[in-house]
Amino acid sequence: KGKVVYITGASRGIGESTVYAYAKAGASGIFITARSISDLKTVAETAKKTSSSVVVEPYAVDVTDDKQVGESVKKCIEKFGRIDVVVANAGYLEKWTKIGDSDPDGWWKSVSVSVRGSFNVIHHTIKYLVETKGYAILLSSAGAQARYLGASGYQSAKHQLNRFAEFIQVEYGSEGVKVFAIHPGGVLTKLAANEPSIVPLLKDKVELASHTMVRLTSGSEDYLSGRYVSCNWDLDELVK
Ligand code: NJP
Repeated sequence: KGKVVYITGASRGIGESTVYAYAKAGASGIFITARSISDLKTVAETAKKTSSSVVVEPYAVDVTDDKQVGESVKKCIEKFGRIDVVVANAGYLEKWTKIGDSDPDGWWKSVSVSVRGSFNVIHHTIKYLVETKGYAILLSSAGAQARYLGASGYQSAKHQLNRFAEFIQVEYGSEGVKVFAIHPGGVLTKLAANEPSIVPLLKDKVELASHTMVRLTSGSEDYLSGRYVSCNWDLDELVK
């Protein structure tokens, strides 16, 4: 209760759901970012209906741009004075193709949004998390441990993100920062829909997918009490 949360990729999907979960869990301030300011404003309106006491501040940021991320953190501090929880959630999944057929820009975008974006966010927020002994939450993926044919950029990036999360723990855990790498399974969002062959499989599994979403949102409340939450399940079943 009463925490200030900074979250990226908050305009839709898992990030949007996480905003509502924090509002419901009693956060006092939520600083929400993504590139689309109009979508963020809609999310802010909806979050305020979830909790009348929460203040939600939308701010347009491209996480791959260090300067923009730095500016956004400055604005968040000006608005709320502190940060208790950072959720580095923004992600991008390239079109699923084998390496030789990949569009290099799409491949590097997966890596950049995940790795560069999360570095930028943690780089600028970590001193505030040290002050509050707060929570650094990185959205990794069940795919980080997998090798599904066609998503080499995304999965390699998530693998690196896991190691990055370990480094945050190594460097700042002793100063009280709690670090989480969340590994969702398949959740039917725009990101997952980028791979047409997966969509029907996810639709068949809507119950399972929404179950993961439920676990993740209840997980967000758990983050506030410091319990580790894993949203792992076996994607093999979905991509066979
Ligand atoms: O994705 P999606 P999810 N700078 O596409 C934002 C991981 N995950 O909710 O900028 C700033 O619905 C974008 O907003 P906008 C996944 O890897 C998912 O599924 O306005 N923001 C939007 O708000 C990711 O890390 C599944 O376009 C940028 C958000 O990011 C996280 O969960 C499975 C941006 C993406 O929303 C959320 O994914 C798994 C940028 N450059 C892990 N680029 C799954 N869905 O099945 C994008 O294991 N955004």
